[in-house]
Amino acid sequence: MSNTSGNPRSTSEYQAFDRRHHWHPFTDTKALNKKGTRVIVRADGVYLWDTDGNRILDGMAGLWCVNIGYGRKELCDAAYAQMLELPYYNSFFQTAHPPAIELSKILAEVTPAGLQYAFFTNSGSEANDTVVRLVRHYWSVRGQPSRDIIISRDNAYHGSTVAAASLGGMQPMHAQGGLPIPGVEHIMQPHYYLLGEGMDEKEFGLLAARALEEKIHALGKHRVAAFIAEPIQGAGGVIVPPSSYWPEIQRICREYEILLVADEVICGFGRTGEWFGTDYYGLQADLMPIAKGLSSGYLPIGAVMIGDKVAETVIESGGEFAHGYTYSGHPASCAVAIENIRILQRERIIEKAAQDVAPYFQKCLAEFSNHPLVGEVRGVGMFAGIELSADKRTRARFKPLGKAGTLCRDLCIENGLVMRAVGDRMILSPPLVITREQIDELIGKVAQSFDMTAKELGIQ
Ligand code: PXG
Repeated sequence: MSNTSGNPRSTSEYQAFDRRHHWHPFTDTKALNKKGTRVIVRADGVYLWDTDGNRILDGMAGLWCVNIGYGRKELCDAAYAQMLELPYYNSFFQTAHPPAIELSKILAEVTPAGLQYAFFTNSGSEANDTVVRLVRHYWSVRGQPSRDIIISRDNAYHGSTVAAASLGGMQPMHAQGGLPIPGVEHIMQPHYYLLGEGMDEKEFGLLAARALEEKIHALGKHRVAAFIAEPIQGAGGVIVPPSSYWPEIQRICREYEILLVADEVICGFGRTGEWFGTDYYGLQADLMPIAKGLSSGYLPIGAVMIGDKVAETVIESGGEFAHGYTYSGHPASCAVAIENIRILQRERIIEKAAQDVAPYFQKCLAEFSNHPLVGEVRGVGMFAGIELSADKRTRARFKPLGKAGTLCRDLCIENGLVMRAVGDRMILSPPLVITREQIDELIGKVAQSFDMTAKELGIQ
């Protein structure tokens, strides 16, 4: 197809080079190479454009990250100005630079009380690797080095490095490369729709939380260092836990002195309607990995926010925490994150979304519960998961699993919408700046795609 967008190469040229040289993350390369990649060249607000000039509504904010939307020149200016002034320096060997110092101070202010220190990384995965090392170091300096097991949950996503993928509970990832590493255990996820049939929802929430207590008993309290979880599981399918779940988890962590790690890589910076998922649930985390919305994806940056108990213990013990990355607190990334947070604050993007757009988004989506293809709609704030079901009355699943989701996702793209499929769950997580009119457009495209999917699968 000819190139109408002024790019130096045609779509087919890009596809040819991509096929030959570019190995994509989480991709079946054989299948992609048969089809050819979609090349995105430009974005503005909530829209993307590809090399063929198609305009696509980005219902996923990139990969759950472009919270303030595309095209904010202030972020580009911040990066440019910082790169002219000081493109690189590090925070090793008793030095620092203004952007890293400023950003750490701002993060201490915007994150929940009791998290005063930021350890910078370049991604959520690196943040979770840092968590593993810091948690173990903490127990070691407390004189309990045998407390080295971290408990996580099935179907959790905490990243793709060896440690982060081990913390995650994704079976297909574990199957490749002999994961998880020793010292990581998994418990059930609080997925009521999938696992709670016949139970009262609150009762199920307690049961899922008490799986943690049972695991602690099985392993022995003296072996368990921490529990890690996303306040709401994102990549696992936007699994919103029953209201009884988090208070019980917090009780268990306190009672057994287990560190609570709240992975806020997706929930953080407004996704739930609050600044952080821990604000939404009223949780007190000891460690809080963040990334994605920290810079709205404009440059790579992550961090671990470190709670007072861990920080004081480790600092007081003296000695070096032998961990860090060349680009920990990269000046340009920090400058972009600072500007991103200022925009969130100045324009009250999170508060406005929570008051107006998010309730509208959730209300419109809830109406899909009546669609013959839809088993359940669940969501909070500005993200949602929609379970597709072969038979909504019996909650029957599709065979093979993922067939309906993949079909629906492909139809969405044809209809000009990015909606992610997790198996047969459809996921939406648009930029927080999406307007009501754009939500109407998004809902129209979802409806059209659901109808087409149902027709193709013969579901009435
Ligand atoms: N924690 C959580 C909760 C995440 O969602 C990570 C950590 C790792 O972050 P990095 O920056 O290393 O990717 C994530 C990332 C998807 C998808 O398709 C989700 C993520 C990444 C890529 C794809 O849903 N989440």
